[in-house]
Amino acid sequence: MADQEFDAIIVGAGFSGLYMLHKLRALGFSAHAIEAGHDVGGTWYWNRYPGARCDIESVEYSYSFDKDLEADWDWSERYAAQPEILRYLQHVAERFDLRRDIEFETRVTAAHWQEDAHRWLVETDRGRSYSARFVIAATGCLSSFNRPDIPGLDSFAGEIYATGTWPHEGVDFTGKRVAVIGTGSSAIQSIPLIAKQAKQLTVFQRTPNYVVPAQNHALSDEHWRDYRAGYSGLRQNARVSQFGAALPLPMSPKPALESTQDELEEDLEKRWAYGGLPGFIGAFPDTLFETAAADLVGEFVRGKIRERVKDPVVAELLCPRDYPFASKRLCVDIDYFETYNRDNVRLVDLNATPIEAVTADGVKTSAELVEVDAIVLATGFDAMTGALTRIDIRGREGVTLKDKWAEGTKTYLGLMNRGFPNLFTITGPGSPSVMSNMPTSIEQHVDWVSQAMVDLRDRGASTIEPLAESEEVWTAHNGEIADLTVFVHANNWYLGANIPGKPRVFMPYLGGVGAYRNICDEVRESGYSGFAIDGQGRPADIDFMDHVMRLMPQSAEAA
Ligand code: NA7
Repeated sequence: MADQEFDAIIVGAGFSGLYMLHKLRALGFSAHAIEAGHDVGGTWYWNRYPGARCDIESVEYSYSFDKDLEADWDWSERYAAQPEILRYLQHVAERFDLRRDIEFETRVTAAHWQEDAHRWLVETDRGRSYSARFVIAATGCLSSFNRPDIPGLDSFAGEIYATGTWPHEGVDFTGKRVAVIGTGSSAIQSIPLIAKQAKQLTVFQRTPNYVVPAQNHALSDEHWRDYRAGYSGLRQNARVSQFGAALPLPMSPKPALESTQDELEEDLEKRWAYGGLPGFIGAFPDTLFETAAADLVGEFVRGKIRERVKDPVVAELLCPRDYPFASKRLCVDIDYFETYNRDNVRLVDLNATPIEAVTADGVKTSAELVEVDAIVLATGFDAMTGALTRIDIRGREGVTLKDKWAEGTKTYLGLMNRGFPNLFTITGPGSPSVMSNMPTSIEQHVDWVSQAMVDLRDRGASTIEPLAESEEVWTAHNGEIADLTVFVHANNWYLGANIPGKPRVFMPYLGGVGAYRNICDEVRESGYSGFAIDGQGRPADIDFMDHVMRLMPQSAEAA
């Protein structure tokens, strides 16, 4: 027997959970959000490491659903830092009076489908339980921290910090010898600031990353006048774009492989000077599909690393080579490479000398013991699935979501799972999610899910769930597109490659944000084809690939 009943339980109060709650309340549903943190913010509540900031421009990395909210909030920098994004989300919570329906400092431990009642029974670590018609997992794609399995880590006598769960009071590294393990986006953002404080910083690198400059700057009144004048156009472009953000510089009309060296360099220098990730991901029509084309951009970036890092041996170690440009998450930096020119910073190449253990005194590689006072784990996340599989989610016949995904994720549209009626996943595996500007994708998912709930209510129906066949078709389509791209040629977390034993399935949908939106809209307009409503449904008669090809760069067709 549950303590309380709601139409919907929302798990998480970050960007997704806040908008979901606001939307459901406005539509007349009773909704209750449950959040592990003390306050709202999700990713931006937990990831407080020095230098944490978004790497999509803030004017786009923000909600678009409310014009007054948009008009009232001026970002101070091109890429806002974590404290400002957190303040924004707190402001949203206040503005829409959301906190009264959020239960903080509480983790959802289980959600079990009750077949007789057609409801979910949701349990929490505080002992309270809830019955709800719908459960909406707004749990985030990068929220389950990956603590590496390094022998002896627990025996370290100094302090251990993790970028994904940074102390709220901050950390002062002044006078300390610090180790950073990992060189992904979080490390690339934090290393320059840690290096300025620490007495000595040693960076332990397993894989170097492709990095482009942020070219961050303050946003002046003039910038804001320009943004305001074109804001709605910018948002509209983002919604129909490939990656959920407007391309600041248009894609070169000529494929990289057909460009001369001079043309390539001229184009890439412009993008370098402008800065930011979208300009590079969308630089040429062939770079995401042809390894040889990606290598041309990769060589340009390696040239920049060699210019920025004074010691040629260190520069070579920092040059990524073993995977195509952008096939691991492209990173954006502020002074990352220049940090290696400092006397107090040292790079350890784990390919030459792997970590054997952590001892009480420091990090022991096959060559030496590096004595440190503090270790920073910048070792990433159990991406896309970790936050869901750590909850005991059981659908029909007691099958767990973890078991269902044991051989790899299988969803319909990344929104729902066969056997788990009325459980929606916001930016779930199989949707554009981490391959897009998250707020754009979150808004599209929340709008679609809430509309589906309204449609069910209007029909007097109680359940919605994908057909088994829809999952097969969608998952195959997802894989077919991924196989056209360079993303499958790297050991990246999109494929689960960073977590030992995780099945390798390319999880984010690469068909593009615009095409995906059109597909979801067609699914709804066709009466939720591919879904069963109250047990009745028909297969989706939708040509997914046709939607994709209509909006994709030409070279995808050739790939
Ligand atoms: P990432 O991008 O997953 O980076 C994690 C880093 O940690 C990466 O360099 C890993 O090397 C390294 N790593 C992981 N485990 C180990 C062990 N055991 N030993 C040594 N090095 C290790 O996570 P981030 O937090 O930086 O960024 C996540 C996303 O957040 C980012 O893409 C943005 O979307 C925001 P590897 O590459 O696996 O060899």
